[in-house]
Amino acid sequence: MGRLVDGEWKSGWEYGKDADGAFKRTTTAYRNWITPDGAPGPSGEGGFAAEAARYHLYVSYACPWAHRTLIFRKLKGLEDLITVNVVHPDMLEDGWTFDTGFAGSTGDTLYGKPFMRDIYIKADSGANGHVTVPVLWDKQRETIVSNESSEIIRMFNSAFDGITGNTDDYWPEHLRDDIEPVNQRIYDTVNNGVYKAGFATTQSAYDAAVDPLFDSLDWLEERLAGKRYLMGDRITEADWRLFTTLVRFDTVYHGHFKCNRARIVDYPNLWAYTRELFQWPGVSDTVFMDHISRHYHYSHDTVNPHRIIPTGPRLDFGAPHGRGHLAAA
Ligand SMILES: N[C@@H](CCC(=O)N[C@@H](CS)C(=O)NCC(=O)O)C(=O)O
Repeated sequence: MGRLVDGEWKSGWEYGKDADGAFKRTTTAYRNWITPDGAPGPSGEGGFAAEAARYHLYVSYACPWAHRTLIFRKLKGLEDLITVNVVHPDMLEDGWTFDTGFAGSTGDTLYGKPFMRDIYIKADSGANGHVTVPVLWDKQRETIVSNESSEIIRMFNSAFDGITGNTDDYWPEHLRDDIEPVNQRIYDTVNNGVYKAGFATTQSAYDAAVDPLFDSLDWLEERLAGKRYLMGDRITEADWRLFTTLVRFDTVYHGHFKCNRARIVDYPNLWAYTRELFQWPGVSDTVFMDHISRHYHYSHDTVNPHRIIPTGPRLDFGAPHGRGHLAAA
């Protein structure tokens, strides 16, 4: 664990927390957008036109935020257009590394660098802040387009449609106003809620995270009783954003992050929904439970000092989900 200060790596920084022992996620630094013609997007600067073979993703298979971008790359048929490198699951005093000593870790095939921080330094020799994944990299301008997953998935949703001909839309205009508050609640209390619970260093910070987390899981369980997907009969980005937390929940968040009031398998609708999304064409290829379990249990030595990787649970994501009847509802 560490961060960059004026381009220099400082290790030993604990996860950001405030005086109450509550986990604070730092804000993201690169907010440019790939657009069909290179016009500027909602933030940042322009000049990042959608082109084949120009962009590259740096991800961790363990990271739920990076996982979103891998899912969208798959769903939108971008695999031949956008190359990927995968970091080693252990994130220790050097942060994310390109060590290839874990199956599936690719190293940095663009520059042969040893550490993820080197990519941030290549983009800006005086870089400051956390070295996070995912990173969407422009091979032409040799810089970071974006390191904000919620925006990368929106670029992938539409920017390359003219090249791929894949017009599947996971952020349809007429549902955007409904998607936003659902995304917000899920982000605050579920996606980030598990981290707030897991990294809390006081009982009150833990309680403040875990109650809203399970309130939201109850709310989602009820919502998914009558709806096949969060927005009804159409799958949207809101579902994929939720999925990356649900698929990790019973393996890491339930035990390692002490989110143990219930498991996802205890919620009939949420568990069936998780299985359906896992079984969506191509999606299971993006789920690497070995990276997930290893990363969390091995990297967070303040939470799990002996770095024992637990053996279970055994989850059958391939079991029939039985949610087809909701389509016609
Ligand atoms: N806002 C970012 C968050 C990404 C993020 O926090 N990634 C974690 C891995 S799960 C990371 O790289 N953490 C390293 C650090 O904070 O130093 C996004 O959604 O893209």
